[in-house]
Amino acid sequence: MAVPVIDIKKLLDGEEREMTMEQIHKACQEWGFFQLVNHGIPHSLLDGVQELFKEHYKNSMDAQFQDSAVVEMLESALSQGMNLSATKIDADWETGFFIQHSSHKTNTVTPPLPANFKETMEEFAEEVKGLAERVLEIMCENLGLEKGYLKEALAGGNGNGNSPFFGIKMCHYPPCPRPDLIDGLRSHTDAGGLILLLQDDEIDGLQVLKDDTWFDVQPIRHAIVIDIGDQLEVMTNGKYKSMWHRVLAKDDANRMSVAAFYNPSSEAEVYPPPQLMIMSAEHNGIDNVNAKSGYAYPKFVSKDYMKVYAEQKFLPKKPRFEAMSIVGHAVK
Ligand SMILES: O=C(O)CCC(=O)C(=O)O
Ligand SMILES: [Fe+2]
Repeated sequence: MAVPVIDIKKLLDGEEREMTMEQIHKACQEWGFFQLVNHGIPHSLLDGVQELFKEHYKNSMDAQFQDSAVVEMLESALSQGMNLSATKIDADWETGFFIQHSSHKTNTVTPPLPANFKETMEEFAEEVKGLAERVLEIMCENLGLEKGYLKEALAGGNGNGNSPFFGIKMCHYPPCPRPDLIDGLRSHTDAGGLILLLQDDEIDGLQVLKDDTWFDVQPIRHAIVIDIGDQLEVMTNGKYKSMWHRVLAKDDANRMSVAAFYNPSSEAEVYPPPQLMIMSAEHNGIDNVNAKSGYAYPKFVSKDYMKVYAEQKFLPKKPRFEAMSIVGHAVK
């Protein structure tokens, strides 16, 4: 068993279309994670992103990381005699920055990056956003939702000026002297909608938890890894699930990853669509908060969820949804 790898080009082929749609549907239901190949984003662009980011890390980020709090934390744990531990250090061996992308071309990328890197990231952002919207359409079709439903739900409506939150987390996991004591990124589920990840084409480390087993998300050059966030889980009434994943630290390698988040806008109301109401929650295997109504989740405003998530990212997700059913009364 392995994280599904799906050739999305086969959707264009009459004969293979149905099978490919089914593969994606199954991957969303069973894994919450899959890898797309032949997705149409130019490979030269993906190579460019990776090369420029590795270069940027060497020139402008490495020295800072060596001085960072997490490096100090590990050193101090070691000096206090922590050597073998059943529980790892409560921090992440990673460093990076966030690019907020909007279609208003003026302020696309912060922090300031070298001009060619910035341009490449703008191009990447446009491409990956397009792919996200394609995948959302596939999900709508597979779930029997009307065309454009998920895109509109993530944008918080179809009015002028409504748009999803779209941003890119640029991350490096530098070599770590003690990967047995700290993870690159602790186990979590993602908060938002759809996450599209360009991971290092050589160095592994990302793992997803399925049926109590950790599976490697194997690096495949030029593939885009897709995963489902908590709020998209809600928008599918739990038919698709956000899954636990983590990044292991490595003692001999520096892994890069570029994660694009296509999330609900902060004001979006997040709730299960009536079309996906379920008659029997038990029957569908959903560990639900609100079985009687047929909705497995409450209705809430995205920014309220993000507040709770910021404090509870590495904790079980059910209490986060439960917290929303209290806040959620405000939303009709
Ligand atoms: O770096 C990766 O491969 C995964 C990153 C991730 O899971 C996240 O940023 O939420
Ligand atoms: Fe994640």
